[in-house]
Amino acid sequence: MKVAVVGATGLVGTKMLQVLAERNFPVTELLPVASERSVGKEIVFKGNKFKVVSMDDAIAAKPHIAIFSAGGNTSLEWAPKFAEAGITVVDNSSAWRMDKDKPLIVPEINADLLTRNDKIIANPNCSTIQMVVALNPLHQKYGIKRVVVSTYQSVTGTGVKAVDQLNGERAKAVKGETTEYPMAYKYPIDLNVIPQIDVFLDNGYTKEEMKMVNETKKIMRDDSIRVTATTVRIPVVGGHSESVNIEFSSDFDLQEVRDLLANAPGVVLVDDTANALYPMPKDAHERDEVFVGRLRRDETQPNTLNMWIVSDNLRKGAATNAVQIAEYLAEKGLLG
Ligand code: 2RA
Repeated sequence: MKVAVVGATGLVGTKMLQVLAERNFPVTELLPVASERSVGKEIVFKGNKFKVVSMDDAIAAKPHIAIFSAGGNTSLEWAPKFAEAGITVVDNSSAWRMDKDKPLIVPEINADLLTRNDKIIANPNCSTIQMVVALNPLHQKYGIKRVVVSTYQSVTGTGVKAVDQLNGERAKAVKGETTEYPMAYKYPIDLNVIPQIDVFLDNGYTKEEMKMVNETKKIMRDDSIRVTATTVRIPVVGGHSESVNIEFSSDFDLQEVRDLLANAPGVVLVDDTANALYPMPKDAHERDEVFVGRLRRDETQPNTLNMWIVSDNLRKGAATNAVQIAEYLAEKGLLG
């Protein structure tokens, strides 16, 4: 299969290539696409070298699928051009997610929506993906009324500049290094917590918070689910963590919740408080699953559960989810 990876040199693009290789996606020809200044450079995929090509050359080569991770504006401009040429696009930006004609897919939940006619398919936001993978099996059983979520998000969600800021601040504090580093955030991130991810909207929430609200309803195909979110950046690189409070329509049995999660696709239950075992980004790093733990009843109101969800945001939150969509399309013969 001919595969284009648009934004191949970024943090997510690099992870896309790694995940495509690891999962043995049947790539017969790779077309890495990056900004004009990178055209002609070589990248290595499965031990072979591939030259970075331009957008126009990638379209002319007619790949079966193009996985985009190049930001919203690039996607708004170029995804339709790929689609018009008959190339299926899986897009990791927020550009198409809430477009009612574009599917927003987490394969464990709603891949059944996909048809051969879907030429632009949206990959959800990282913090949404890991939450819905854990919520969906519980929603099927007990019906979710309301979710209150607070996130603890890795700097890798911002990109390489933020990782450099964190490492630069740390090197300065620990080793007294004086090397310059970029500021991805307005404030220091090391030894700090920043309660802002993305820009503020008129309602006082950030764009990241409203992504969690709106994308959850779309993916779970239920507008009645009420979600309220506070999204926070922390000085961590391994993955995003989420504290989630869920009110159900009906009562639940805690052991049954454990069983549902332990058997849910893509979920790993790590919930053994007697041995201090719970999910942490250090353990989720470089793993494809969503880890869930700290399951307990909210004792302040009926039918309500507290849980803790952790996942590697560059993998299940971005690259792995996109590659799983590609795998589903390939398996069902929905490409080309
Ligand atoms: C973040 N959700 O962590 C974003 C990345 N898509 O900033």
